[in-house]
Amino acid sequence: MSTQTLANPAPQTVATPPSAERKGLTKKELAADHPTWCPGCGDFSVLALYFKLLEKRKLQQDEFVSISGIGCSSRFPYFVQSHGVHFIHGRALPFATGISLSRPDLHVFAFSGDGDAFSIGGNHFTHTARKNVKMSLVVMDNQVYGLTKKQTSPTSPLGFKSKTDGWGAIDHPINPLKQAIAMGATFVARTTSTNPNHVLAMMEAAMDHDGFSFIQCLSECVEFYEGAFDAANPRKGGVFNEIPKNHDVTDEIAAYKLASTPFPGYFGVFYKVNRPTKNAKESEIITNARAKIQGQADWQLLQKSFERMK
Ligand SMILES: Cc1ncc(C[n+]2csc(CCOP(=O)(O)OP(=O)(O)O)c2C)c(N)n1
Ligand code: SF4
Repeated sequence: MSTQTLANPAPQTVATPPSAERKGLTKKELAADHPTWCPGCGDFSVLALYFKLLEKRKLQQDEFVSISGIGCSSRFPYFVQSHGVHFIHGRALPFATGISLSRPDLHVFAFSGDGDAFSIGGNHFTHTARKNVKMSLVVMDNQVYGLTKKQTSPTSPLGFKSKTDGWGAIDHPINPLKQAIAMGATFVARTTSTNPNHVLAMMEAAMDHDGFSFIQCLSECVEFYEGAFDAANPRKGGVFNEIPKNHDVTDEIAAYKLASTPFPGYFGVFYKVNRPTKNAKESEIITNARAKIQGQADWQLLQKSFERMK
């Protein structure tokens, strides 16, 4: 192993021209394979709005990364022409955490399904939120396991008939917004794939947040839970209630109360506060430690330890 490898590299910065000179990447440049989702799946809309976000913010391919677990929604990175990871079911967040901590210059986006994020990945959801790792998580919540063809998910409503609950679901569903607030997430928002402008606005706000930003995005599975979100879709006779303008996003109790409103509830940013990120805290420790060792490389420190052991 070369000494080059042993020395801790300083966080890299991407050499890109000032934003005024930049050109946003077009959908054509950002799109990879044609998505393999069922025609009508809500996930198409989320992908299209992600492209719009990247184009609007003029992000270049080497400035962002898209990470997912497993599920229909988690196929996401395949369809984006950039760096991405399609990881293990439920484990997108620890992988994304590693990338965020080692490459703080990147915009890290994680995409999950409700099963991926709240069931098998529920523990990672908790700890990524409380650690306030800088990244944006978009959960495409269809209230069912889509890829594995209709099992009950943690957000399926009581009475939902599926392959695992033939007589109707009997387990109380979780409310991801309340859960995220209680876990210490510093940005909690909700949107629905049937309102494109709103999805884009929430993604922009999440991306600008310095910390862990979580968006619950209702995204219909037309194959295994058709019509699940009609009550939140004005084009289907439902209502889309935006969070009242006078809501104080830093008021945790008020956010919790709004998040408790029965379906279809509210849409928008429920909670947003500033708290130091794990990235910032870790970087401070590393900087201080480096100052203490006066710029010596890892191999030099190792050599000193070996000398002492002689
Ligand atoms: C460790 C592990 N357990 C179970 C599975 C099987 N599995 C794949 S996707 C999935 C659930 C997908 O549902 P969700 O995360 O809600 O995403 P959707 O497909 O609805 O978008 C399951 C149980 C797996 N691939 N790996
Ligand atoms: S099964 Fe459902 S979630 Fe999966 S692609 Fe089809 S519509 Fe979308």
